[in-house]
Amino acid sequence: MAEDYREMWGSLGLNLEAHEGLLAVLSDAYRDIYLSQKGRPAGMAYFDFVISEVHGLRIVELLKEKTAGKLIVGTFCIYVPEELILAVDGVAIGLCAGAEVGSEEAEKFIPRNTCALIKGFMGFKLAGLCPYVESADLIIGETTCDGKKKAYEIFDEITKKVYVMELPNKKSDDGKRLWKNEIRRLAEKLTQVTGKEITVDKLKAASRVVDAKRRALQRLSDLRSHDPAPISGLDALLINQISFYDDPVRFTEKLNALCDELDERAKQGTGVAPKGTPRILVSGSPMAIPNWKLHWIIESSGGIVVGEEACVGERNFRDLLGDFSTVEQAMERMADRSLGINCACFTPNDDRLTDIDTMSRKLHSQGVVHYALQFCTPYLVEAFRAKNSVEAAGLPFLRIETDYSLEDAGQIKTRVEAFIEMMRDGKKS
Ligand code: BJ8
Repeated sequence: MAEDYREMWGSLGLNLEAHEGLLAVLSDAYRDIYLSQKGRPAGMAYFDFVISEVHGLRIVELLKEKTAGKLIVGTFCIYVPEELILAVDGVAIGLCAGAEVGSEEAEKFIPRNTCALIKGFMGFKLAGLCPYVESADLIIGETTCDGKKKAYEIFDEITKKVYVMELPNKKSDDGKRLWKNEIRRLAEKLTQVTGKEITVDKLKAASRVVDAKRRALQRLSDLRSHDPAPISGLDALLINQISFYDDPVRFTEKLNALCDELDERAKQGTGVAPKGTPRILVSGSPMAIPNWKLHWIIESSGGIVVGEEACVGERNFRDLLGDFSTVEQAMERMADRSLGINCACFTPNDDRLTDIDTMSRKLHSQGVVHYALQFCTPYLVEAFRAKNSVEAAGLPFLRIETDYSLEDAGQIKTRVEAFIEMMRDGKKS
């Protein structure tokens, strides 16, 4: 961090010693995993800067916005419509955590066999490590998997800030009605907390910002279809992770500038790995900052990740909100758009299999690595059908079940190396 933020972190109630330890570990990991990559685009300098200030300058900005009367809203799931938060002049921040620090603290409240993502966000708060949770005025949870919905009950006891949206399990007409009502209920809650009315003009302005961000992310995704790949999977993952934290207008501008550079690279045939490097699609549970483990293993084993069929990835930006002319229509569009996201918490979820296939074709992927966090039942179970579907399409499939620790990194690397070798030989499994 360029400046001394200790006073700010202290005022937010962080555990200063533990927090400094965390930042030191993160900065070493970032240097080893990110800054050591060869041939990175110059436009990544901005995203390196964002990471270096993720607990510093960005928190200063949020606190300034808060002082100016803006509502800081933390979320955990891409079903929560960002447009509504922006329509009340709020700031939306993703709160998922991708490191295992604080897990011991979390295990005093929730079972050991809970997924790392839940233990991560609980642990970061309990260990006094998360300036985002401390800055948030409101935290929006959702009834997706059992682990999350039960953890939110405890998280609310701890933070007194949690509001939960009820997400249906099925995308039936009744499910859609329920979800649309939940979007209305959230709009009322946001209006009640801020005293600001949600008008169609406010929603249009919010939608312009969020759809522009989605378009820039779509552009990045499309550029990854080139061979050689103009950007590494690690860098693309980082950009997707940052999209949940950064100011959306600035993020979009910087990402579009990077995409201009990647366009040039693609025209000139410049890549971060040689043409013909085995191309892998990753599919499954979300990867929050600083969870870079799987991409790092794949790309240090001779493969390149060309896409993520995941919430930190394609599911977050594939569909735009588009046009509407009334508040009611906007709510309808929000419900439709979000129900187009194919999360394993839904049943049935056949469309996710189609998404994997569509992405594989678009990105010319030659194999799928299925990633599920340990104890994440929805994605672990869905791996079975994903495997059958991917193999029926003629591509090899590798199933990885892991958590945030690096203890199994060596073992996963051995399996990934064998998988990439098999892809080179053109075998199926
Ligand atoms: S739309 S994937 S962001 S719910 S990893 S906590 S599912 S046990 S995060 Fe998710 Fe929304 Fe779905 Fe996406 Fe539970 Fe699994 Fe843990 Fe998970």
